[in-house]
Amino acid sequence: MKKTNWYKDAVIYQIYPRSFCDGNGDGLGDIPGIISKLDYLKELGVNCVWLSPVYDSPQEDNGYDISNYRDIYKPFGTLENFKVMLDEMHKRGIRLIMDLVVNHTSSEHPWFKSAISDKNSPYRDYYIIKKGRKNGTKAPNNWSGFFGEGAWERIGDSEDYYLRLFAKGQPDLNWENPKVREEVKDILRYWLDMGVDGFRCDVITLISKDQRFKSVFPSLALRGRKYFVNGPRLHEYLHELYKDVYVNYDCMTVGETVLSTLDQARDLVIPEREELTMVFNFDHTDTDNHFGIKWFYKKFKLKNLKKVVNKWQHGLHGQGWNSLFIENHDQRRCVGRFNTDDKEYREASSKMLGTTYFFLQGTPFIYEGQELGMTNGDFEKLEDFVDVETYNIHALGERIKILKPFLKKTLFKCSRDNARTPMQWDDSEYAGFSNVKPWIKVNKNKSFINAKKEIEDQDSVFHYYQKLISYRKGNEVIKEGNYIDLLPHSSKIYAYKRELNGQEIIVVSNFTNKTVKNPLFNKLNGYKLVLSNYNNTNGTLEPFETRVYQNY
Ligand code: TEU
Repeated sequence: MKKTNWYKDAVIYQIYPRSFCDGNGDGLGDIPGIISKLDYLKELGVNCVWLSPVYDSPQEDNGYDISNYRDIYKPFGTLENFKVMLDEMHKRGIRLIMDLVVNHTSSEHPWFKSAISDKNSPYRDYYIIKKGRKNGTKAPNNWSGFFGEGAWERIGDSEDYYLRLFAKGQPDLNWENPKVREEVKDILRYWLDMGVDGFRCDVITLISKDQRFKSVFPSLALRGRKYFVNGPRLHEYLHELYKDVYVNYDCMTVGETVLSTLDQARDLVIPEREELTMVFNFDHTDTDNHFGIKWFYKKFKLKNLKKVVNKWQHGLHGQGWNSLFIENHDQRRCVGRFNTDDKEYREASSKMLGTTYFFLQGTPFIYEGQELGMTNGDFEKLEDFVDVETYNIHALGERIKILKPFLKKTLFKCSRDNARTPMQWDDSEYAGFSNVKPWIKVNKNKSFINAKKEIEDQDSVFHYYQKLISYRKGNEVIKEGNYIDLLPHSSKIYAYKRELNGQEIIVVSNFTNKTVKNPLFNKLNGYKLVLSNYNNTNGTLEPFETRVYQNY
């Protein structure tokens, strides 16, 4: 199969199905709802969708806990609905990548049920099951997981424990077992043969665990991570999937590589190594926290952002492909995070952030609602939240008293539910998302942030994103050009140049709420202004102003 590298020209829109559009009036988004909005996506201009999990699942972690990899969660629709959606997307020139969650299954998956109910089950070895210490009264080692809990769960009153790096209902699969790898390949073929165009591979850097299962020196969070992140057989497993499956399809893969360094990520995406097409790196979303843990919040500084963007733009140029994103279903909204969501500047800020990442090298991803400048949820009390991680972290604060005051400040602000509030289609009671009360609180600001209003207003964030997307189309400078940070020492302005064979594009963004002097202004003779969020051409930049120039 000839690989066409179509992903280099893609702009990918992420749909979080629960929150996108409710087509059957039960308060939960679904596939018929998505179908009804495909013309909206076409109008926006994106040419690929990443769909967060729609597989059958008890929904302990909103579908990232899969109980049947070959069927659809009923409240989201049927396999027939799915096929119609895929077909309707393809008719509109929109490809589809699925979320592949194979580090773990749901504890409701028949493999796991069999594995824990019978010690001789052929599925026992599909999971990581170990004898506990001290006659089973203590977990096999002291590792802890991603959701603020220990990483092991005791199986009934036996001496055995299963490993789960996320919620209790998300047992980790044992990739050492070749049968597990064959199962994964079959799942991949099933969806690829149906016509899907690739996969976003959930926590893919966790699939290989150091088989010594050693305890580590105690630390507060993610104890043992050096033994389960980027484990010893990761590259081997990914290459195996590539040569046995991906090679036969014109598909792409994007790996979610939590806690990976640039060097580790580069090895995953160098095309000759045949592992992944691109990865999601989180260095930039970690610029406002300590130790890569979002609850240890620190104030955002532009210089830190530039440092990591520079590192990744240079580090992968000519070697492997970048992904570009500023939001997803695990991150709070970008406005109000990297700048401001104050009413006065929200629109300018949204456009400025969109511009700043859209002209970098790589494939841009847009998370649903980002193109409207949607903001964090307006949650008032703990009961407004749904996310399992949020509740686990809250419980951790109750258990470990010294964390409590700290978490009090960050829990609401950093909860993943901030990005999971219903998509704001119009200003009606449930924002046009549903005609009954949705599963999670609708943001009151739907009265002035909504798709209907923005489509009617030519100056809206929506229309600005439309321009960003169409500007990228077929643009070789953005696709292949060099990247140069023009003002590395400025803590206010992010300015960079992209250059290819003498053709140049320059992006200048003011990250402050003050009017500042544009130090590059005199050097821009011969360039024309092609895009901006204010109608200025002078030598100063208004609050959150962004401008794009080109010399050709
Ligand atoms: O996310 C993995 C992941 O690392 C995040 O959950 C992260 O740890 C968390 O947001 C930090 O606070 C993926 C999915 O994107 C996420 O939605 C799932 O919950 C998780 O894997 C488990 O499948």
